[in-house]
Amino acid sequence: EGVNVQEYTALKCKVKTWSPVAEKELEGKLPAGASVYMVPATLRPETMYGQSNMFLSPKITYGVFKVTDTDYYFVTDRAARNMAFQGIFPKWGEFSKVASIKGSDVIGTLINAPLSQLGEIYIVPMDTIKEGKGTGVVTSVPSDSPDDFIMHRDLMKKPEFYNIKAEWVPKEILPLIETPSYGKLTAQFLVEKLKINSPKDAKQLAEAKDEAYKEGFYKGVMIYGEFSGKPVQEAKELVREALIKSGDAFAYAE
Ligand code: A2H
Repeated sequence: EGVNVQEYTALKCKVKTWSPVAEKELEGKLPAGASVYMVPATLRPETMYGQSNMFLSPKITYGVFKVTDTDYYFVTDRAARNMAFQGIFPKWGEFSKVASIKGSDVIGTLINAPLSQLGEIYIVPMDTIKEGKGTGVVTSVPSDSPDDFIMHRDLMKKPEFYNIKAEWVPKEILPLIETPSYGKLTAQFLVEKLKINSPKDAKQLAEAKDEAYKEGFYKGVMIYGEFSGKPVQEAKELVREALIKSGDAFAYAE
């Protein structure tokens, strides 16, 4: 894997209401009163104010892993193994899986999203999630991620196709960051500029993603939240530290 280490912020998003299928599958596998957290890995903690949904891949089988008697993390097996060697579970190098569940069965689950303006968000599908990266759980920020924006748009256009309820996908996109070249909704600007029509337009999406990341990081200024007015370069660390301090996130690297 070379020398490049990605420093992610792993966010703890507590499950509030499971989808009926997930509820049934998890029956008897967790102690009464246990909390399960969906744990998306993000490189843009300063955008967490604008979370609108949580993405899971319908095709990936995820695990529920025990952290303490009352707390459990929902991530891929691969991520759990990595976490075991980063001191995230109680015993170094060990992890304990209490359940396996397919992403498709969890769609429609309602979770808490720390820092988000909405407070609670729904889990919806994203086919392009890679099993070999991060935790396999991706939080959607359609204002600043082109991948998230185009998926969000597709879900709004074709809820029946994706087998979701239209009301699970918020209609409004919250502007978080302003940049000189792309305004207040960087992802939308780039998706339109590069004429991206579908989540499958991988090549253009990779270009949009690079461009959005560079412009956002080097020239972006926060226009929402506690650090409004600060450059993204500063706010990124401040938001990350605040989330870790409040217990809503932890550091995860790979
Ligand atoms: B980012 P890198 Cl606002 N499969 O978080 C596909 N994408 C994944 C993933 C997986 N298994 N795990 C994480 N990601 C996404 C926020 C965000 C992100 C914004 C803008 C850009 C952006 C909200 N989604 O990423 O390949 C996660 O989305 C573009 C760099 O490790 C994570 O950060 O560089 C990012 O990709 C990690 O990508």
